[in-house]
Amino acid sequence: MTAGDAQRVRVIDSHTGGEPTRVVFGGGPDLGGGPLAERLDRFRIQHDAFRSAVVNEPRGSDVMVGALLCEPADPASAAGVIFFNNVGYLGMCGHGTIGLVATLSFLKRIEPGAHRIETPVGTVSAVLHSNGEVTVNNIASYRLATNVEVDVPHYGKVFGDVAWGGNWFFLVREQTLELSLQNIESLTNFTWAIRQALRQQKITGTGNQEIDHVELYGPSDLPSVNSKNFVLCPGKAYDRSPCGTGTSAKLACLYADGKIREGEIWKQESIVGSVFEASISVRDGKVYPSIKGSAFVNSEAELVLDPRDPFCMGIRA
Ligand code: PYC
Repeated sequence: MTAGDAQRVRVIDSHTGGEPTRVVFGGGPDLGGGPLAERLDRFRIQHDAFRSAVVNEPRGSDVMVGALLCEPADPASAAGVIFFNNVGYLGMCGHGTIGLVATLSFLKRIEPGAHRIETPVGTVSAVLHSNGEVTVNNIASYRLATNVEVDVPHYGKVFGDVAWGGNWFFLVREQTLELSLQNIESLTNFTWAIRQALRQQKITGTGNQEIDHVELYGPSDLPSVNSKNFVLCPGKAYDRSPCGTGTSAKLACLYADGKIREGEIWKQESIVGSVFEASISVRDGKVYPSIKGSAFVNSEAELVLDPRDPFCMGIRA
């Protein structure tokens, strides 16, 4: 066996407001056809080692989000995609969709305009603007429960909203930690403790789905920006972007509280200072968030999966 026998995987890396997306556009597993939710099941059951190989160390890192580009089930769609991270899979990913659209544009596969993208939790549309910005029109988002009490060891009672924005979020209502990059360790410890407590106290999303993202928010110091957040992702990394699905969940809560109207702009800052511009439209009583941001391609590469390498499929916890 030589390095020439290795599997070669073509990827493009981008970042959206600081949060990386690695789009796999060649050499990935064949998941067959059909709805993306079924293909995600096949990915999880038959090819989970591939997920780890692409995003975990030594090729990736805890913060890397992967995006497997798939043929869409409906030829009218521009693409299908399955997002994944260091510990598993994401239903949808806002920053990742912006990264995917920027990547498809980089590959000259799409032009400015509106494009349908199929994900395991539904089809979203994304508009590539002529200046390179991308607006993602997300799936319907909603608040499942409000002012939920969770008893967090060493911290006490914490209250928050449980909301869906393409992933499940616990949005902490009030907290006193400073939202700054200097405070990442404390923010991570606090949100991780909340995540564990939610699991232990069996506080879940619809259908007992795990709430695997925790969001803190507070005021922003940037002019005309409504809010700053810190979002803990499932594998304990924090989102460098303002989190598209997290901002969607936040908008659903604001709408439920009567604090945002259709078409009103909400600017959401991330913990690293990047900003998404968001708004909602309401159709048939459902809230549909739109998230605008930019992604920049920073690498085009071929991953080499050499079976002689003991860490070929990534370092897994
Ligand atoms: O932008 O939706 C998002 C996201 C989810 C996890 C990381 N980013």
